[in-house]
Amino acid sequence: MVEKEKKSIDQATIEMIEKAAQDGARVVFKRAETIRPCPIGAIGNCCSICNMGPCRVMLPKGKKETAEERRKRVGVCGATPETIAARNFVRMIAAGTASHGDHGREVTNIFLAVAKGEAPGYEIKDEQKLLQLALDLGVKIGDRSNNEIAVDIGEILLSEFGKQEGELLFLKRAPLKRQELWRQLGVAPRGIDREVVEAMHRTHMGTDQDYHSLLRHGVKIALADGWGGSMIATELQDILFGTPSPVASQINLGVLKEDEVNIIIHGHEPYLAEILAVVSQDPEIIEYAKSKGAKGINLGGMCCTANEILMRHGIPTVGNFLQQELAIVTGAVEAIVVDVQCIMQGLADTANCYHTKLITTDRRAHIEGATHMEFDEHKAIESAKAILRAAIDNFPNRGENVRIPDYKTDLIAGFSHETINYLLGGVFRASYRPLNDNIINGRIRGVAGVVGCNNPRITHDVQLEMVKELIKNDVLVLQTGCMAMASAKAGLMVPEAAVEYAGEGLASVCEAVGIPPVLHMGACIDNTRILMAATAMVKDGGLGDDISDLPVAGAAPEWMSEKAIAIGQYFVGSGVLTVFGVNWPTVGSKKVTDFLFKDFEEMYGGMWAFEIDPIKAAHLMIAHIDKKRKALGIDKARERVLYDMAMRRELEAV
Ligand code: BF8
Repeated sequence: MVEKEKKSIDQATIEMIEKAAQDGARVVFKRAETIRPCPIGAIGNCCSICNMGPCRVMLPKGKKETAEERRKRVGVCGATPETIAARNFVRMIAAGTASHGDHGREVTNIFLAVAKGEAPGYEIKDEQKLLQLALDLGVKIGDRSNNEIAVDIGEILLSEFGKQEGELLFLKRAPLKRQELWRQLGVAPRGIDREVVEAMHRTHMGTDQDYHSLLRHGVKIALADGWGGSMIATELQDILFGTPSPVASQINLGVLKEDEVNIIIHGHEPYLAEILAVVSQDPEIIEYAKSKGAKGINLGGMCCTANEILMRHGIPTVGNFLQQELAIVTGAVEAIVVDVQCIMQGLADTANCYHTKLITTDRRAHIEGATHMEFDEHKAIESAKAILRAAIDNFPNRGENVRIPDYKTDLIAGFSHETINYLLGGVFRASYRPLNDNIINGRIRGVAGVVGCNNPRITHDVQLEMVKELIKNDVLVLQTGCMAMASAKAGLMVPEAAVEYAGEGLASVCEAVGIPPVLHMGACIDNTRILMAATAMVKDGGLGDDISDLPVAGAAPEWMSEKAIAIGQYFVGSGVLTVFGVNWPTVGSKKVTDFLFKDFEEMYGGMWAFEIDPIKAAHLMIAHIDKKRKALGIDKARERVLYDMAMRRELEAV
């Protein structure tokens, strides 16, 4: 049962909210108490795209609205609630896709700089993935060096952003049936930027004013995210920084250390974080920290940058989205170093209440009141050292008001799509077949992706109850983003969690393979790993011939970001039921909501759903998984029987 009044279910968070109040720091939880959401904006019915408004279109007064009343419920230009809700929704998808796409573009530029030898400090770490990608893209391998191959790959992928015609290259990775459907419905994206720009044009005053075509374009943009910008980012980051493999670490505010210089790296794009992870081990830098009275340097992550360096280096995670200011409230953080996305401006005010330095590092993300130390990937090591020195110099300024909550949890992360493949099938026959077999025999009921943010409009982390309910019902859960952190803090990401929380079937598989029942697959950008895992399940056979045939479902139960809507839409457009919580942003138009929730299923095989209660939401997903199992004819669990020789002889005799 959700306790609506409780701010968090995480004790470390609760303690720091109390400390913030005592210290007079106004953090997000406090601000959310005083600012209520705009009731018209929350349902998608506020149109602010031109200067004749903003127009607030109210909901119908009674159950039965007369035609005359209906005619009056429009904006100044005559825009209907459908057009307004659809335009707002499409703009959210466009903003999310732009954010992931710009991340992907930045990775590609750095990838090219590394390949050309212009970014010392970085190197290509995953040669196997580089060569696989070269094969996928038709890049000649021969006796060329990795860097030569990488230049070709980088140039091909960079042109995906500005491509004007044709189709994004990674669409070909999807099951054939899905590709055909996209072409048939006219939603196969041409270029990443092109679809975003067209969305801004279509949603400009007086352009596209039919919710059907607006929302169709919404699918097209989102696919340019999942099978475009985000996928490019994940692929190239893996090649540059290493494809994640299982790694042990710890999570929660308790990973901060009383006697060391605490530096938090927060945001999404991991280039600086990667270098900080290395340079913070440099004996010269550690000596410098000691010269200021600290025992060493403690690097921790926040939000998705945390996920990136956790997955690849086992760097501990300090917290998820709603904990960013609370880390400062401990009084023990010398610097919070930020790159892009999900960085609350409130950090600047909170940092002012303590000794913490807020350091912005990206040319695209400045914050008033912060110290800007722009990261230059061409001089990565120097940039990282300068930032570390600034943090170390701040250590002597730490005051007496320090309280680090004594909560941290062990976790295993690093489950890339390739690692799951390997863990299930072994080095020589890496495959998803064992997963498919266990789904077919019913030990695993299905697979769910539970991803996304925190949102102070509901109890922080409470939606991990959904994850518990899913694994209890034998659904293997794949996670990314801040929801992955919620589960990790609750102890769901260690192999022992299978025995404690998972149903018998799922637990038996987890025990046999040695994996947790909840797998951490990385940052939000890495949701493409889930697309690739779903595609691999289709290709391995036995579970239909499209993603929409699989017994799988997705959710972002505490979402807050436009990126979450883009992600949800690309899962829906790829054939997956996707359940969101908190509130639903098109409630103001029943037609638009029905279109997304019902008609989309017929068109795309995947659809949106909304449910606030985590247990009910889990059962919506389970019901969908069971529906798919029935359609596949595997609804009756079929235990696999291991035949001994006597049984085989008996069978042969029959
Ligand atoms: O990209 S889960 S709050 S940190 S948006 Fe942001 Fe949401 Fe966290 Fe990562 Ni994703």
